[in-house]
Amino acid sequence: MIVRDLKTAETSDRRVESDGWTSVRLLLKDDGMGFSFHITTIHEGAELEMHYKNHLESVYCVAGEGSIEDLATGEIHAIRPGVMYALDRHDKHVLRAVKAMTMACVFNPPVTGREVHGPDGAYPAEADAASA
Ligand code: 9YT
Repeated sequence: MIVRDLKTAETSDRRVESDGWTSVRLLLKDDGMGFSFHITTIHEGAELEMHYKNHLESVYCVAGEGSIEDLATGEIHAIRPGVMYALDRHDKHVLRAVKAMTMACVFNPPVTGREVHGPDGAYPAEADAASA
């Protein structure tokens, strides 16, 4: 069994910061679960274009307020606590935070913890210490 506390994880290298977001990776590839699990904060005012070409991602909004735009259709969906979205088609999207949003995120395949977004808004298919 794996038990981890967010408060402890956020003071470790499980906490990753980038432009517009901070993420604490509670489960990573080396935990062997087949998915990774992150608690991500999208900072107030952030507008993030992303395209996870190599991963499926599901996101549940715990707190905050914003929207997600599906760049294939132009559809915009409100994001608020209780709303989940799943990028089941590797959907290219823009996430906007009106108020800072706390999101619980699952990635399949799991991230290793070393990925950074490429210029295409994606994480690489597989990252390791040598390439990330
Ligand atoms: C909500 C969202 O897009 N989360 C992405 C996860 C975060 N960028 C991470 O942990 O890598």
